Amino acid sequence: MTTNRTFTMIKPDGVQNGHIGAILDHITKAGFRIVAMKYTSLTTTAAGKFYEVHKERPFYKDLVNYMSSGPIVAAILEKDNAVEDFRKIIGATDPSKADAGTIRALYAKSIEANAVHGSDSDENAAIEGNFYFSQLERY
Ligand code: IDP
Ligand code: MG
Repeated sequence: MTTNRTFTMIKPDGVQNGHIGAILDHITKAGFRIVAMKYTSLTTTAAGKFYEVHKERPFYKDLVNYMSSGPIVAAILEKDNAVEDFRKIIGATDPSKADAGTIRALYAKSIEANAVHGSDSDENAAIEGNFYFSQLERY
């Protein structure tokens, strides 16, 4: 199944460092429409569940603690080829390896505190969107 939606979070470092406005501006200027958006935070339990696919990785515990350390902005975005195009504008996981001009190159602090999340597949975009927005048919 293909879809034209992806899911993002502005992570705690992006919020903490005052980059919400700049990041949303970057996203909308790149042609994404914001379908749903929420300023919220994750408990450690919720963060653990969101990142469950990474539970065997050495950074999992730190990641869960980090992702529940402060407010985040969760959003569903729409655009043709949304998942792939969004991964292009956020750049590589490690900001020191991200292409110039990408969101992570511009705003991220480290491989962990890397400013934004972006879904890696249409299937995960739907799962992750549903994690935050339970009444998706409304959007
Ligand atoms: P992605 O966010 O670019 O898709 P993933 O490999 O899915 O990267 O990892 C999920 C998140 O886990 C990353 O965005 C980052 O916050 C964190 N992470 C990934 N690799 C490392 C690492 O080697 N050390 C610490 N944190 C990491
Ligand atoms: Mg990922």
